[in-house]
Amino acid sequence: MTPYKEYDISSSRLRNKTLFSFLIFVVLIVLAILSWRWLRHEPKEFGAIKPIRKVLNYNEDVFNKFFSNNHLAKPFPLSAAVKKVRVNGNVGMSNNFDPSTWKLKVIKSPGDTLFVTLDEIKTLPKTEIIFDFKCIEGWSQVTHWAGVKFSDFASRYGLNEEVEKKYAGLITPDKGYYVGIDMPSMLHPQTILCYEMNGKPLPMNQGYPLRLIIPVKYGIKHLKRIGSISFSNERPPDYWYEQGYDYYSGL
Ligand SMILES: Nc1nc2c(c(=O)[nH]1)N[C@H]1C(S)=C(S)[C@@H](COP(=O)(O)O)O[C@H]1N2
Ligand SMILES: [Mo]
Repeated sequence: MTPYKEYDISSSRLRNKTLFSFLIFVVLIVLAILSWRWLRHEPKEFGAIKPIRKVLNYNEDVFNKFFSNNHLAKPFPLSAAVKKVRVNGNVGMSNNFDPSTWKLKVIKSPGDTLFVTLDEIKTLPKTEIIFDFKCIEGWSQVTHWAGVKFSDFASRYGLNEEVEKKYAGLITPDKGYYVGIDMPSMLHPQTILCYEMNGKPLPMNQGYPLRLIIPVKYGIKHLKRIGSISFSNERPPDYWYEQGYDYYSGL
């Protein structure tokens, strides 16, 4: 065993070191208080104070640079899908909704709107997806959905110019809930206009007749009960973005 070498620190040196550490501690506390006060008084932009919004926007740029349509959300076996799917959030799902008159409104440009029925949508190739659905509240569950890929829908209805735009905006029929989605995510091969859950028509509270399932995003973007879809180069309004959440909300 090698014996410890003993250091002899004089008490005055020890006192200096303690004082120095304490000084740094005080400086850091003062800096923290000052930056908190500065942050608090910065104006808000879409629900988040400006400097924080800047960081969120920067994150979006980074995401966009690395995002690729070859990057797939992990698929799960059917046996992993839960039978009892959680119902979360009913904004924009008012009771006076009449499913018998529902048609999907595709707003190509002002004055040029397509109306598509559920039966017409069901004639397109059906895509199934089983994935881990993640909510920003901190829960997730493996769930099973089916519908038509948005990219298939777009080619079937000749939305060529529309998908050249930067964003799609989806709104519930009562306009209470709305999301904006960047076009690369909208055209992602796992993004579907969904009409089935666990092999059956979507339940009313899960978005009957049609909802968005977009596995590359958090739950907030999976709008239930689509009324209309529109296209733009500017960011469409987004319900949770206005409450201060990240616009992109990618996974
Ligand atoms: N119309 C509408 N769609 C919505 C919401 C909502 O409140 N209204 N909540 C979102 C959130 S936060 C989540 S996590 C998912 C939940 O989907 P589920 O109820 O089918 O589990 O729906 C999303 N779509
Ligand atoms: Mo959520």
